[in-house]
Amino acid sequence: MERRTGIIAALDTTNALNIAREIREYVDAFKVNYPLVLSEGISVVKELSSYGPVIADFKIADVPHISAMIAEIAFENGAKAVITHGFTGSDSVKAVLDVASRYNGEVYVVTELSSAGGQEFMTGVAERIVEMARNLGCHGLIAPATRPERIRKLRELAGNMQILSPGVGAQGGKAAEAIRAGADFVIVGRSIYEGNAVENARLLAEQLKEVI
Ligand code: 3DU
Repeated sequence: MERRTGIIAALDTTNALNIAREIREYVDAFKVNYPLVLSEGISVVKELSSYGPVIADFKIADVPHISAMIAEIAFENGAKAVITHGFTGSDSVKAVLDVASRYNGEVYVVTELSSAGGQEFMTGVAERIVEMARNLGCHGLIAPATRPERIRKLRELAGNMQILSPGVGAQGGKAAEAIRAGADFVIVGRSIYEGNAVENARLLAEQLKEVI
C-alpha cells in the first residue's frame, strides 16, 4: 500500500460514500467490513474505489476453497487488498494469496485483535502467524494500536511486510505511538466518521505528518 498520510479510514457507517468523497485527500485507503457490505451490498467496494484504494476486511477464516471464493468476490468487485485471518493455517492463507496474485492484489494477515480478548488466544500465536505470513509472501499484517509493545515485537519479525494498525482513538490506541512502534498505517473508524469527519481526518493527518 502506498503511503502518503499513513491513514486508512475504516468506513463502518452507512454514510460511507459521502464520507469517502469528503476525506479522500487525508487518507491513503478505505477499509470496508461486514456491516457496510452486508447492508449496502458488495457493489459498495467498486463505488468506493473511485475515491481511493479499498481494503476488504472480511477477516477470511475458512477452509482454502471457501477462503479463495471470498477473496475472489472481493477482488472482482474492485478491492485492492483483502484482510485474512492467519490462525486458519498456511493452506487457507496461500489460497487467498493465489487469488490475490491474479488481480495484482494484496493480502494482510491478522495477528492478534486489538480488543482485550485478542490477548486470550491470539497473542500466544501471533509470532508464528507473522512467520507464516512472511514465508508465504504476504504483503502485510494487522497489529494492535492498543498494544504498541506488540507492534514493536511483531515489527522485528515482519521483514518487509507492512503493518496496518487498528484500535486508534475510540479503542484507546494512539496513532503517533503506533507509527513510532513500527506501524506503517493506522486504521481509524469512529474517531474519523463520528462527528465532523473532514475535520477529524484533517487533524489526524496533520498530527501524523510529524512521525511518518
Ligand atoms: O475502533 P474503530 O471505530 O476505529 O474501528 C476499527 C476497525 O478496524 C473496525 O472496522 C474493526 O473491525 C477493525 N479491526 C479492529 O478494530 C481491530 C483488529 O484487531 C482488527 C480489525
